[in-house]
Amino acid sequence: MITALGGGVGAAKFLEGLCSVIGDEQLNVIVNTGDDICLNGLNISPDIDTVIYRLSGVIDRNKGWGLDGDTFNSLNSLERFGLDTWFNIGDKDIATHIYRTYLRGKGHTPTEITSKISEAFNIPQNIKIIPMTDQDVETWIQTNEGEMHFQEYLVKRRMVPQVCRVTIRGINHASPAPGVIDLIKNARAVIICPSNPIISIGPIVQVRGVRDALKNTQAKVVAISPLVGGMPLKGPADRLMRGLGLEVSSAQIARLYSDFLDTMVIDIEDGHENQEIADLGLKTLVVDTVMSDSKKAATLASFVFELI
Ligand code: FO1
Repeated sequence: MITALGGGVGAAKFLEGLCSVIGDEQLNVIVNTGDDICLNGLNISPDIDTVIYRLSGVIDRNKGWGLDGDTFNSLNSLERFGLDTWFNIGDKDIATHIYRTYLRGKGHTPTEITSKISEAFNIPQNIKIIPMTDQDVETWIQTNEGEMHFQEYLVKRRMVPQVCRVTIRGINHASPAPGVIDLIKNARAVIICPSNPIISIGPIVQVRGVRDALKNTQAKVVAISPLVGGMPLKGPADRLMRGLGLEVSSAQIARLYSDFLDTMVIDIEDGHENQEIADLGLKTLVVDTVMSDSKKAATLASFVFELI
């Protein structure tokens, strides 16, 4: 049994590769829910949906999120009512958010809802997708232009405001979703996906008990850096790290994880950081981590699979 921790686009790509190499071994994916947002009355869980859509083969591969071939007529029609339309929810994608919101209204937990959505998208039986917590958690970014929800910073403001602080609202009251701690403790390996260390992996390891479970598990804990040549291929990891006064490097990410990590996988372009990471007492693997297509994602996953 393997347990993975991850966020959205990068994690989903890697997990698609991993699924192609693990055979029928059980894979649990504990997903960040800090990116969740309630918009126009709909409960949206972008990272959960990105992982489900990718693993069921219906993802929009160009964008890395949303459904393939989706259209945006309902979103455009919302403009008439003066509702928020900056978050691009497609006509097919909206059905997932209506279903999630409907089930939330009936009292189902995010864990139950994620399981139902996974089933509806025919996620294989050996793959279990679980939100990190059933409590509502939201990532907010303090910037030079005021505080805003992470999605507002990323999508509406296109990462322009300068980051000063990151707050995971609700994290102090967040208990791990059912099974999360045991799935970390009892796994033979834990994989930290190539996700943003601040707003994707950060919230998961801040859920009560998760960091201790990672420290105490007998499992080999392996992380893949999301940086290539000291930069994220997509998203705001560099802006967030810099805003928090952190160096933007895979070695810095290794330092953030060093209390629970065994091995750090870094890109060839960052091979010069090898020694710095080894000096933290960690093993390293230097490979090509760029997942430009599903074949390359499978190759990276097979390196990690060999390692564990
Ligand atoms: N990302 C964007 O850059 N622009 C969007 O309009 C957008 C809409 C969206 C709708 C549903 C969904 O599940 C994801 C969506 N994303 C969008 C992706 C999302 O903002 C990010 O991938 C993650 O939250 C970052 O991990």
